This record gives sequence, C-alpha cells and structure tokens, in this order.
Amino acid sequence: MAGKSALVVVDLQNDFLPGGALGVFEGDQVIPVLNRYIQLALAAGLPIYASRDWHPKVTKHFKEYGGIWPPHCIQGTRSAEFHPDLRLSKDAIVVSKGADPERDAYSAFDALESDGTPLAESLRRRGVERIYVGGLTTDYCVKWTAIEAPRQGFSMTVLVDASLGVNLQPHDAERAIAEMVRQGADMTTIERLRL
Ligand code: VGL
Ligand code: ZN
Repeated sequence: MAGKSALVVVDLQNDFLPGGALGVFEGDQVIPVLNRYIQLALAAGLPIYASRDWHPKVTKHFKEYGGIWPPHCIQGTRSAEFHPDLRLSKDAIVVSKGADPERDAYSAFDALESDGTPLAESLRRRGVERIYVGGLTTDYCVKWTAIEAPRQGFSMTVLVDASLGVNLQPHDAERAIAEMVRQGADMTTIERLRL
C-alpha cells in the first residue's frame, strides 16, 4: 500500500456475517485480516473507507418487490451495523449505497459520503489513484467495484484473503475473482503486500 492509495473495507455488516439475513459462510474469518490491513493503512497514513449496504424497507432490490434478495441491511437497524469486532478508526470514512429504492447498487462507487459526495469524487479529492478493496461480498460488491474502478480512473488491488462471496450459485466467488482479473485488478494477500 503505497501513497496515493486508499483502503476500502466493503460491507462488514451484521447481515453479511453468519447469523445475518445474507450471512456469508465463515464471513467472520475476514475480520481479523481486515483489522491487520486497517493497521497497515493507518501506519502508512492512507485514507480508510468503509462501505455499507444501506437499504430502505421497500426497494426493488428485495425479492418481495421484484429483486433477488431477502430483506437485509435496512437503514438504522442493528443488522445494518458494522460488526463490532471490525476495528475501524474514528476517522474512517463511511460511504453508503443502495438507498435508491428503484435500483440495485452493488459497486462501492455507487456509495456516497454522508454529505452526498460520491466515492470516486472523495478519492480524487484526496489524490487517490489505487484502491485496496476487501470484505463482503466477493461476488457482488467487490466484483462490481473492480468493474467500475478502471472506468472511474482508478487502479484496484483485491485483498483476496480478506474477501468472501455469498455464492448464490456454487463457485460464484471464484468466477468473480477471474472476472476481476479480466478487468485488470491486481490480487494480493497480506503476506505478499508490498509496503
Ligand atoms: C451485496 C448482496 C446484496 C453487496 C448487496 O454489496 O455485496 N450483496 N446486496
Ligand atoms: Zn443489498
């Protein structure tokens, strides 16, 4: 993680963790790894973003209203909170996505700061050129972020040891990794990370 980079921690919310509405199998295992990446980013003085899925009660994203998902990450509920073991620093920048009831929003680039600033604009203001992305889920938010990153002018490194998929279909997460490589994303693990 060199200068002009940022860490983006994706959707480490109770509903994506075991016991949650869309609990990722063994999803809690990424938490200690993400905490190590957070420490590295802090030590390097890099901005840290935390995205969250942030839905209204009624949205076309949910099965009941035409989407594919059970209700999850409803704004203001405990299910939408970050997992308490995630050690986000106080100055981590929270960005929220999925608030528009008319559409799905998987990419972290769909997320906005509390004042409405889109992620890409926030990154540009800080001079960020590369984002290091890990979290939940590999096959949706992380993948769509990797597809969007080059279009928005950013390089991206996937933190493969800190990301897991929801795997609606078996192997979705593996396919997502292949797709991200095709999109030009780099892959790293904490051991291979160059500081
Ligand atoms: C996501 C499933 C449902 C994600 C959002 O952002 O990864 N996955 N909603
Ligand atoms: Zn969602």
